[in-house]
Amino acid sequence: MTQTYLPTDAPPEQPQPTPKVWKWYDYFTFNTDHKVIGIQYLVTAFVFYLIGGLMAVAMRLELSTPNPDWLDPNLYNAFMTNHGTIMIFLWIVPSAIGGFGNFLIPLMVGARDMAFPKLNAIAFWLNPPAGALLLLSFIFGGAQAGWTAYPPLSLITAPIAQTLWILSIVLVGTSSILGSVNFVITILMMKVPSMKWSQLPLFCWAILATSVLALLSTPVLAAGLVLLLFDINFGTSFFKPDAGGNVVIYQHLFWFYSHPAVYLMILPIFGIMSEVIPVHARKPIFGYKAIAYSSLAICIVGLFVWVHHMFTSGTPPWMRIFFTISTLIVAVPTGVKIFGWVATLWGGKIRFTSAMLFAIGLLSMFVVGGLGGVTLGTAPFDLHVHDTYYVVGHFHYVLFGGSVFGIYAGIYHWFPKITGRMMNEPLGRVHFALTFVGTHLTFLPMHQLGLQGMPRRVAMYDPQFTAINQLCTIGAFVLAASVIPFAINVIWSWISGVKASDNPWNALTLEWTTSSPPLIENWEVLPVVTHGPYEYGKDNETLKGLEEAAPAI
Ligand code: HEM
Ligand SMILES: [Cu+2]
Repeated sequence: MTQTYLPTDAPPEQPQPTPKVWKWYDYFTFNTDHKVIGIQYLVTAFVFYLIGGLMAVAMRLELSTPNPDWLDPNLYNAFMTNHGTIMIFLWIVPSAIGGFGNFLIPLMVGARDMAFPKLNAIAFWLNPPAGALLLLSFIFGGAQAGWTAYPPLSLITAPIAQTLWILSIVLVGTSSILGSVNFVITILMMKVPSMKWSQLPLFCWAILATSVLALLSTPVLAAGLVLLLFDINFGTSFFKPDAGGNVVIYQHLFWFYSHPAVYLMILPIFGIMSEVIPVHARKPIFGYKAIAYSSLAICIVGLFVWVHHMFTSGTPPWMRIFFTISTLIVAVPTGVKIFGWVATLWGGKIRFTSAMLFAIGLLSMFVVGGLGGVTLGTAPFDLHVHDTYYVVGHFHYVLFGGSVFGIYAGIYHWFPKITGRMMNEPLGRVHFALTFVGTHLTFLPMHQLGLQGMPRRVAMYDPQFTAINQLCTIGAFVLAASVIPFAINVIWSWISGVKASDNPWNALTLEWTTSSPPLIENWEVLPVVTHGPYEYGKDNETLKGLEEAAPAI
């Protein structure tokens, strides 16, 4: 279907004999249904997650001994660069925003599709070629300058591969801009009239804030990268120090995007948390307004902290003070959210479903990662541990613990809606246990490595670091193993899981008022909003579904 419907109950002018749900092969076509596009994003991103994960395992295997044994150091650098790039640009951002955003936003606001369905499909289809370009770059030695592509390194290593890398990032950046425009317009213009702004689900607030942030910051990254591309291929010297260029300017352009990119990854996940926790704790969310506004606050303050990545780049002391303070301020709205979720859990009738386990797991991880971030945002400390494994430990806590856990929570929560079938809960618990143990085992010791002085981005290291590195490597294998029960669960449940009812968790947001899986145009008759999205605990009816899924504490 290529038609867009305004939020009205009026039937289409000429009813067409279309099927009610899509067939499997529709998912491989240029389809403009937001639900198909959401699934296309999720599945594609997961494939890249596996590829990026294999690169991580290869690196950890190399790092189990102090000397470079089986990976050529250049190849190690290429894996390191592409692992980071894939995880950020082709896994977390597309799955959290593209995947969940596309599937859920129209359903949550009561629309029949996104505002611009064709643009939406184009945005998705920019991703596979972007990934292909990255993988193609390995033929030319692979980009080796890290996901930050700092010059002068990026100007002198593997120029063709680096060019392909830049083109790939420009494609995903374009995709992200097109997607964001669509989200903003859909949320602002296509909400059912009966839904008050104070009844907009928190996930929608989060995607709104994320989209605005993406629109403000992504073009800046694109500008920096295009200048870099010119320097590499067309003899310009924007960033060539020996020809009058300035490398620090690149760092500003890069981090003006890439610090907010951290929030691009985490805000939609925060949105997922705000949906999962109240449903599985059967309590109204604590501080709806505070959580909604704190997304906007994070988005604004987040634009003013990028220099904390550059404390060691010759930044003058007064600037370090300004950026230390602004960085610490971001912790406030983030703390507001964490407080809201903990207060929601407090005294709730918690069901330890897999979705809830991952949500609670995320809380614990994010507190460690967030505290690590506060230490790093403080200039005097950062000067000591900059570019050590402390940083690697910190950002993996945030990215793995803070993002991947949230994506998993979202998948367990919405799988029944997406596929019409339940996921297997015991297998989900195995998946959670392996992921939780693996994450701590892999990334906690890295903080210690960093404090002792092990530099990051190296294939060889001083033998004194061997034992701790081996711990991390064992953890990486546990993490790799954790994907197996998950993959089995998804495939098996999709084909022959227990059939899901329309609203198996007894949730109150609009996506649960359509059938599972939803009809092609979402609803026969558009829903009318009569209550807020989180008004739980008013009657016992709302508890029913969950009791079957998992026992109470
Ligand atoms: C199986 C789990 C993972 C393992 C074992 C792992 C391991 C590693 C290793 C060894 C490095 C090189 C660190 C350095 O030398 O600086 C690295 C870098 C990185 N990883 Fe991961 N990682 C995992 C998952 C993830 C995930 C889920 C994300 C993000 C969503 C991620 C994002 C990054 C980034 C951004 C870099 C920096 C690359 C660079 O410095 O250019 N990783 N990871
Ligand atoms: Cu930052």
